[in-house]
Amino acid sequence: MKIIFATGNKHKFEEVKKLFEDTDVELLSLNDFSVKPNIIEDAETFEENSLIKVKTVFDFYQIPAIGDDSGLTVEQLNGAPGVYSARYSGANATYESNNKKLLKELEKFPQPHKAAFVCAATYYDGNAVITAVGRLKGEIIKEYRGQNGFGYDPIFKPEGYEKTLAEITLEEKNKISHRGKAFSELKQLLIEKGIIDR
Ligand code: ITT
Repeated sequence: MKIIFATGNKHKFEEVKKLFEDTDVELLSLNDFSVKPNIIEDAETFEENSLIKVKTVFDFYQIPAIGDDSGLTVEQLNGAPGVYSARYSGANATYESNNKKLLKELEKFPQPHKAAFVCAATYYDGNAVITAVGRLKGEIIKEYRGQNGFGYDPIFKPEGYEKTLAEITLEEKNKISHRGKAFSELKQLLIEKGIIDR
């Protein structure tokens, strides 16, 4: 069956596509369509924002949708950047400018800078709404390490690991990450409910 992943983020798409490889799902993304809906992510929680994404996309294309709202929460910053992770350093934010701002903000705090990635993954088909949340605890380190992944990956070291998320493979990241956990659980729920098949 066709499912649209309500994302324009190519990295997220690669990760989630891999997780659904052992199912009958043909996963599309917004990049497969020339005309796209305007998604207004204005909620205060990951769960609500992921619901906004899938509802907007389902209503627009009338094709079942999955979506993810995710971000980084840093203890010493009282949970920031949180749902604002993508736009942390402003409207024209890049991964680089966000990382720079984060390291600057953390300069005044002692290490370790404890943090967690959070991902809310939601499915919607006009009927059923199914959500799963995944978390990955770790810390923000001061130097950039690794070329893989995206976003805050080069400065995030998962708890119990010596490598950053940018120094491990996509498969390894999927096993431990917030997104890997959220979408693995969502996949399981979709199989149990008979919505998709292995
Ligand atoms: P879509 O809304 O189109 O899915 P997006 O990148 O804007 O793409 P979000 O609104 O969910 O996605 O913002 C998530 C931001 O949080 C993302 O841009 C990164 O800055 C950060 N982030 C989320 N998951 C991450 C991960 O696995 N590794 C590194 N950074 C991540």
